Amino acid sequence: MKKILFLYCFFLVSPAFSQSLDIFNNSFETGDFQEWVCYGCWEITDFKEDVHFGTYAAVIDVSRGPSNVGKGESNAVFQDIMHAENERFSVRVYVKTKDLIGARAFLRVEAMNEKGNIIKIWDSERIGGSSGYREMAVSGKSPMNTVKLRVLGYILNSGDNPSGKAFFDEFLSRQIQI
Ligand SMILES: [Ca+2]
Repeated sequence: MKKILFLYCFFLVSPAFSQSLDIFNNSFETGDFQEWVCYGCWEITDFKEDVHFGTYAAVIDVSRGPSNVGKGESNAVFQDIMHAENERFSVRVYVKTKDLIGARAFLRVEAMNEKGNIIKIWDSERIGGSSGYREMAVSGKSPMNTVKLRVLGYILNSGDNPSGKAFFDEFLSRQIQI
């Protein structure tokens, strides 16, 4: 009887049903960038202090040079996930920076249409300098004609000679049904 009551309460207080969207190798635990695309000189680290969850995390040293992603000089690691139009979602990742100067690290999500054009962009807060791992998140509703979301760990250069490192670990995405 207690079990039945508990389940009843759970559904009563739960405001939304969340369904997990798949980000493969979301915590880089394959020890490589399987399922991911990298712009810039990304590496996998297993240095315990630089990992948020598990054994591995993604790291970039921005002084080794930017890649051009879109208009800005930027570095990114990203993965595309299937997502329908007019659906609510949330994405989060843990981000850490070490002496990151002349650049900012953040989470970006782009909604893309069938042609691969970006039709909407969401950015989290941006961090630089030195910061321990912190959670960054964005949430929103995909616009009409969305067929997929591109989830990016993003480094945007704000100075001419950026230096330092940024780390990303444990991406998670959910579809939210109200
Ligand atoms: Ca990990």
